[in-house]
Amino acid sequence: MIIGAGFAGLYMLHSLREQGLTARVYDTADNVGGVWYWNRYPGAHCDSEAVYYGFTFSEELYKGWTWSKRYAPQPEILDYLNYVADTLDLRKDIKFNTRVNTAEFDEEKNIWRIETSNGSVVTAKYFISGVGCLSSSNVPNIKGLNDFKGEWYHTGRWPHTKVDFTGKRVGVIGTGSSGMQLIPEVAKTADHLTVFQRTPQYTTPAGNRPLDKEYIDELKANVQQLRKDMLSSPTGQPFKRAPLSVLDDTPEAQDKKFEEAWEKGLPFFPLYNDILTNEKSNEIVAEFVRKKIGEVVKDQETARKLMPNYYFGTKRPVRDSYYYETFNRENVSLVDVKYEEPIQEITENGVRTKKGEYELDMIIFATGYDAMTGSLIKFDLIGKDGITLKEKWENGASVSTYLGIAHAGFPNFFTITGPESPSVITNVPTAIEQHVEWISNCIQYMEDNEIDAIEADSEAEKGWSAHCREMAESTLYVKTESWYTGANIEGKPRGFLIYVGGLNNYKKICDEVAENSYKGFSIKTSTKTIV
Ligand code: NA7
Repeated sequence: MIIGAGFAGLYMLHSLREQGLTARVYDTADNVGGVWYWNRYPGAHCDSEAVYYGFTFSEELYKGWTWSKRYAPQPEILDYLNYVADTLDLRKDIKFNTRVNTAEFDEEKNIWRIETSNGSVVTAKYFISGVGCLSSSNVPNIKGLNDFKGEWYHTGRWPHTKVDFTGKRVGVIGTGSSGMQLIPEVAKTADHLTVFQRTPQYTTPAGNRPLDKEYIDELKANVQQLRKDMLSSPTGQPFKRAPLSVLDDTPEAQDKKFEEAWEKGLPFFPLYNDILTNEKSNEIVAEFVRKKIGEVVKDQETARKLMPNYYFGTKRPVRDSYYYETFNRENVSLVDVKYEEPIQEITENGVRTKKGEYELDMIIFATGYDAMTGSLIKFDLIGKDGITLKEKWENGASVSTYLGIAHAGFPNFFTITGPESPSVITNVPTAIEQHVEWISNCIQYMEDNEIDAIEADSEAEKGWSAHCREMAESTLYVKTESWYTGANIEGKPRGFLIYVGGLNNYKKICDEVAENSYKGFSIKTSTKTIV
């Protein structure tokens, strides 16, 4: 039994079926796609390069699909996931329009009993979450939203019908990846666009462009090598970081590299190996981007407000198309709601800040997600002794997992790209492939050895969580408030729930655990418990 019909759920279903098992996916949407089904605001793109943002487990599947652009727009990614579902004939085992309300482990029978929104109760030996890291939308609790007479939307729950901005006064709250992709699109037709910015974000030009046929053909001819390169890289993409500190280069050499990356739309991280670990190196990159903002944005007061003052890349770095340029348009204005005029309430007619009221016909919340844990604690996931995952994690205050895949107290339950795995700081489909294959192998091992239940040990879990925290502490990520740390959600306890040691090293650790007869797990057969 699998929740979620996105990348994770689709591959998990296919993989289990290939093993000869019966599997079902449940999803609340009426079609496949997961986050790419819901997240369909104008301008939505993926910030991983399209040719890497897909499955490589099947050569035929890879070869049968051709991406049009370097960074794929949301409709194309959704088409891709439909292509995957159709090619692998997955739909017949997916129940759409169905929410999992409760899942409870029966310790006597070693099965999961799952209740869904359509009233059905199903049982399964294995229960797998493919809910994703960014699927629980965050609409901030701002006073007065119910009084607003205009239209309002959240980027992560965008309507399936066209939303027309023409001639309207639109307000966008939030300037993360979603806001920065949406804002240039809204500005094209809105009468006026007011951007309410809490924290400015670093973005560098995406340089999005159509892809050459020769380039795609070459990748298709070498899928196996591409797969190997992606799974053996820290980021799940076939890039290597130059073995060089920013400080090893002269300022002229640094500037030349950054200018070239900016002009060609190349990512900054592969240029050096210490941008996320060395404060001085990071500041040099940050200052370069601030200089660029000052050059691109004509009004220097607006440019100043757009300049971030924290470590570059410690909030998810954005790749944009004409974001800063949008602030040179006559119909766009920027409001700093952090330092200058905090939002006080939403009124019938718009948004009231400390300085006054902004009259609006439409408000768009680009305010992100309750990331990493939100979707996992949204429903009643009840393990041994009647404890829910939410209770075990004390509502997020003490999240602890084994490898981000398994959970003490929750036998035969697995999370794909769960908290404390590399997940969102890698190319997610690659991380998903690694997890799905590990889980499939684990299940195969259980079936082959007539194992009834497998459960992470508390000690192994404590050790893994401590290791994750220690790794994170060696980076600059933990020094910035972001959705990575839970700081974007009011009242959410802070914690950096991502393994930062690289997908390659992580895969080695997971493989070693399996090779050592699932070290760190307790295994239960019908006759004995093997620790
Ligand atoms: P993000 O990156 O979490 O961005 C949300 C934005 O909304 C960010 O600028 C927040 O400011 C802002 N925000 C959140 N709550 C409020 C309130 N109450 N008032 C004003 N502004 C607020 O979400 P995205 O959807 O853009 O991207 C999520 C990920 O999806 C992205 O990183 C990619 O991996 C794909 P803050 O920075 O918290 O001060």
